[in-house]
Amino acid sequence: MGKPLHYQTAGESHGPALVAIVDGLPADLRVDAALVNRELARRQGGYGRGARQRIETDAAEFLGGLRQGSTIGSPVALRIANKDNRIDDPERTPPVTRPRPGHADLAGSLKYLTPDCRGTLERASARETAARVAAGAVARSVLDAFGIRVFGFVRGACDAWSDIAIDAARLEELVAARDASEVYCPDPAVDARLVELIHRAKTEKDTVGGWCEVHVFGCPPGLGSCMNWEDRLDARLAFAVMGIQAFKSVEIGLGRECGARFGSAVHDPIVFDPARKGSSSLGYERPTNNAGGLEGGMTNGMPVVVRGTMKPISTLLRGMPSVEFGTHEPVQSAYERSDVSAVAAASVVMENAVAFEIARAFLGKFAGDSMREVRASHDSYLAAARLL
Ligand code: EPS
Repeated sequence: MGKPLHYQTAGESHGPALVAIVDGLPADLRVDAALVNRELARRQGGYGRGARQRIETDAAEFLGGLRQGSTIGSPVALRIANKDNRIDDPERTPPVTRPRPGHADLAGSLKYLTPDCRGTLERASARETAARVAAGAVARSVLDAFGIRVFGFVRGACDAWSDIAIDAARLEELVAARDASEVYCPDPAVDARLVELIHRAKTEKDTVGGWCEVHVFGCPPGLGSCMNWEDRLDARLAFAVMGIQAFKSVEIGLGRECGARFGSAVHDPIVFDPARKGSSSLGYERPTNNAGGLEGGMTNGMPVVVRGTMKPISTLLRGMPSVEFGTHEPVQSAYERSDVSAVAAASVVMENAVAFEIARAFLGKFAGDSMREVRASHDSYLAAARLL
């Protein structure tokens, strides 16, 4: 006990498998393997994905840490097989010597002193996000046990932006609308425009990114800390989201818009509603949630709201101006099988990356070797907090 929840991944895009090890889960946690596989399947979906997703059927094989579906306190290890395993076949993985702008190709080749970008691209590939989704989905079992819900979706791309309000009361309806959308956008009008945009990018041999958003409902107050910068939950969330391949910005709540307003139009007034004492706000309600549920790096009982920007996929069918390693001649960049847009998949990755950090902060506050201890700590804290 005492070690923060942590995970590590290993594996290459065209190696035998991806693996994840999640360390720091308490014993007696029922892990929802069906949820892990559902999230893996969702990550493979979305309009604009490449042919790779028709080859793979991602599923987690648990190798350690579980007994009859529950944790025993040891690290949870899982493996996701790659059907397209060809990393050791030089004919099927020839050298890549024309670095693709936007990709890790150039920086990675310079870093590792090689004119072949393949070594870097094998690990830099967003295929690794399958392992990250699985790790996040495992940690989500902790949140499920305490009624904390995490909802991720696509807010928009280019000039298509949805103003749809996301609130706990309509969550089931929003989940259904998102799951019915080819681009994981719960707003039907914007969903159609996003599909159109991705289709246009495809016909123009181009790519498109977008904005993903994650809302977490039911977090008790006090997760995270204002005492040390690395324990601030907003900072941890930003780190986790920025660590997802192709993400270029992260915002919490009102985000960058805070700079455009006076304080009175940014900070969320505090009111007390005794009828809401049983909810995660403990009755301390906020008519607005510009803070995105985080003040001083700690949850304040309101929903946690995180937005991330994904840049367009760096592999363009039409290529981009580049330079050949060795000759330094100007060339069009290499083409490798890829996606036109993976923004829908990115919303699933972000949802599970956020879930992991929330679970980490939750177990940081309510630490224990077993779920019984975690629950006792959680319940006694809430009982004390309700007296304030
Ligand atoms: C991906 C698998 C990859 C790419 C994509 C995401 O498979 P392959 O390279 O074999 O087609 O489709 O990776 C990238 C976008 C990238 O930048 O490398 C996946 O499973 O998500």
